[in-house]
Amino acid sequence: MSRTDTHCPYCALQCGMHLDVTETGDVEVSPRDFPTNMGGLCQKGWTSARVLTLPDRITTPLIRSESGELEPATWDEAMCFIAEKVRSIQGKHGRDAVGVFGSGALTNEKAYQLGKFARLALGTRFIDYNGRFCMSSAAAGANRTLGLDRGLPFPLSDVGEADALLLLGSNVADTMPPLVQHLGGVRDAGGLVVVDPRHSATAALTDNGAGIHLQPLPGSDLALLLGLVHIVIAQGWSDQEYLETRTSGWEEVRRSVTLWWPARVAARTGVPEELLYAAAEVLAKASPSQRGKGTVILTGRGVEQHTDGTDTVTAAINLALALGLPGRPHSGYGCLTGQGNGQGGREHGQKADQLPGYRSIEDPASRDQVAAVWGVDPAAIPGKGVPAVELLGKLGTEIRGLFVHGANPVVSAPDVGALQQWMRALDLVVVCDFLPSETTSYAHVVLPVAQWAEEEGTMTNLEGRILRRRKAIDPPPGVRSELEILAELADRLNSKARFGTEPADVFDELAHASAGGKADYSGLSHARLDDESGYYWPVPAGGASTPRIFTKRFGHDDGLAHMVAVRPGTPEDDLRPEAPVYLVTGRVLTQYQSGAQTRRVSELTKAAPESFVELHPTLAQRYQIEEGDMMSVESVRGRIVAFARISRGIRPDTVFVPFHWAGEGSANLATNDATDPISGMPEFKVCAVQIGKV
Ligand SMILES: Nc1nc2c(c(=O)[nH]1)N[C@H]1C(S)=C(S)[C@@H](COP(=O)(O)OP(=O)(O)OC[C@H]3O[C@@H](n4cnc5c(=O)[nH]c(N)nc54)[C@H](O)[C@@H]3O)O[C@H]1N2
Ligand SMILES: Nc1nc2c(c(=O)[nH]1)N[C@H]1C(S)=C(S)[C@@H](COP(=O)(O)OP(=O)(O)OC[C@H]3O[C@@H](n4cnc5c(=O)[nH]c(N)nc54)[C@H](O)[C@@H]3O)O[C@H]1N2
Ligand code: SF4
Ligand SMILES: [Mo]
Repeated sequence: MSRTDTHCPYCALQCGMHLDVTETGDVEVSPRDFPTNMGGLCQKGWTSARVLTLPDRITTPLIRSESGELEPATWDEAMCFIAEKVRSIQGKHGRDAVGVFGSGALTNEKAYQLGKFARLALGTRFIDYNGRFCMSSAAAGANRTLGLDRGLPFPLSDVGEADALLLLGSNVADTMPPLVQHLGGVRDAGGLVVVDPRHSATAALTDNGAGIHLQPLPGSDLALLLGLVHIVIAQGWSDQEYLETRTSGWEEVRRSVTLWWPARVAARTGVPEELLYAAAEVLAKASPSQRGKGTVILTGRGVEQHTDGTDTVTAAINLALALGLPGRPHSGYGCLTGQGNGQGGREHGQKADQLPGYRSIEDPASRDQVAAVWGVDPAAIPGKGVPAVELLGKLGTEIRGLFVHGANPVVSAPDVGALQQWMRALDLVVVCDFLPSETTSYAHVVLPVAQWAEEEGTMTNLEGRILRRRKAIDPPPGVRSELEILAELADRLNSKARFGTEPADVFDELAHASAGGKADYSGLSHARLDDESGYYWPVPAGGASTPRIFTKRFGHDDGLAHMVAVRPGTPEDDLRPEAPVYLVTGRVLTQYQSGAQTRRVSELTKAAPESFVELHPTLAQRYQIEEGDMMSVESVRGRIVAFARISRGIRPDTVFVPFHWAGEGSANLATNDATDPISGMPEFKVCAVQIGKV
């Protein structure tokens, strides 16, 4: 038996695990004590090795034949086919006619290589990734106020030392179960404040005096946050010295909340005034300026996936700054990253406007530096592209060919009915995956890749801590690593740039390219990462790791946090007589994302077999819907059909549908592709629907 220490393939908590390979070649998972998971794993982690040996694992390239079927082909045939098609599309329509859709599931090495491949080998400006659907509003909010976006700017263990935690639109009890171990301290202190329109598993952690559950109208979080700042000021809890020495813009923010008095906020959000006061008091009393142990404010997708997501994150940061939290002990603002490498995935160049090291693709000095590492003329690097929703909207018109690496957008993008039409109009769809998915069913070519336990790499977890993902077993014969695939394709497309195939080499190149950037990895290598439990970026060459980043200064040139006054909006697709109910979407414990991986694991599917609609008994009664009935949820874009699950935990004006399933129960048939003007985040979390019994 051989043992390998690595991390879970799924979410950003990146729980530590051992992989034991038995004499018969079976891979067994057991939890490993790592600071984020403290020896815990959720069911997805426990069963993750199952995905390595699924019977429908793809182990040979597939090309769609004349008859419309995907049929086995050799690597040479597949590569030849792709290169010829790319040349023909680009010859007719220009280099930007081929786009790339990447992923926060990719290792840092792959994400870096994919960005370089798009810019140099394809020469296209159109690359973006599923992280746009995930973290983009939090990133935009943190960048504009704090001058830097690292999900948690402090180790997760700091939360365990705090006395109060405001958790906005995050259901960690289902989405990162081992993280709940870090909430013991705040719960003992009665300081857990959860904001969610549902009495989620996380909201239930506030029961019995452990905290407060605020249950606002979907999409009203920004108003709620303005109300909390209003109360903090009125009660004299704002930290004036901190505001004067560490921030700018406080005066505008102070003025902007004067009109958001508690009664008005209560009317707008549906949260009773006394709960607003109670929440503000809990958060203020635990803050360092009131001699508390610490207060942390965290956002999740529930408040970020809105057309005003960036402004809502900004309002959460304004509250944190008003209380003097960021950079103080056991205190601050952070966002809970989602995908395994949601953090690193947005630092190394798969974002439309980004070069490695979290650099802007429009900054001449950054272009010069990265071009020098790549050995090309800076003019060879295209300009910035467009965010994911806009990129997908160009499919079949401006964009004629698409590469997909690590995503299943025909299930996970907003308004998938429209996307499915556009996908059909493409001349070339290349999907790299290890499993068939709803998206591979639109592919002209599928290229089978190695999985997490079959290759080396690095991931950057929700704390900005860089971890080694290690190889435990060989990939099945016939599959290749994504690094090799991109290198060979670049070659066949006559790219003059050099593309590495060894993860450690590609990491070294990435580290070099990131030198001096915000996410500076230049002091790291696989060898250095092997000797410790992880380094937090920035780690400049010769420099130390940075577990806490805002203790002395913020990321802006003047070192200050820039507060920005923001105003509440309304959902883009808001209630009206024909659509009188809000639809909110999200996750369940035992399914992951589009379900491409977890819907194949029997233990997980037994626990969550199919899509459902959660609704309140009062709403159910009004429409004569009973538990288990098939019901419809219909927006102007499309109609979901799934069974009813009646729960007193949800607001009576709202239904909840998880997005892990395809087919008629697919939540994204109804969701809205309207986006936040700053981040490009689609409004997954709220739209107006009509419901009915089927
Ligand atoms: N089991 C499981 N775990 C996962 C994943 C998974 O797919 N499955 N995915 C991973 C990824 S990529 C991510 S991004 C994270 C996401 O982790 P979370 O952000 O925790 O997940 P969600 O379920 O999308 O949303 C959280 C909550 O937001 C609430 N919500 C909906 N609308 C609103 C609103 O308008 N206001 C407020 N305040 N709340 C609202 C929902 O009711 C839901 O309970 O999870 C990661 N972990
Ligand atoms: N309605 C609604 N929709 C949502 C959300 C929501 O809350 N509500 N949340 C959004 C969020 S936060 C996210 S992150 C997205 C995620 O949604 P998707 O991008 O669809 O995510 P996954 O299901 O994780 O798809 C990953 C695919 O990549 C494959 N894969 C995994 N690792 C690798 C690899 O290393 N290389 C390659 N080539 N393939 C790999 C897997 O087999 C799988 O097919 O969904 C978004 N969609
Ligand atoms: S919480 Fe996330 S990282 Fe941990 S075992 Fe579950 S899916 Fe894996
Ligand atoms: Mo995500």
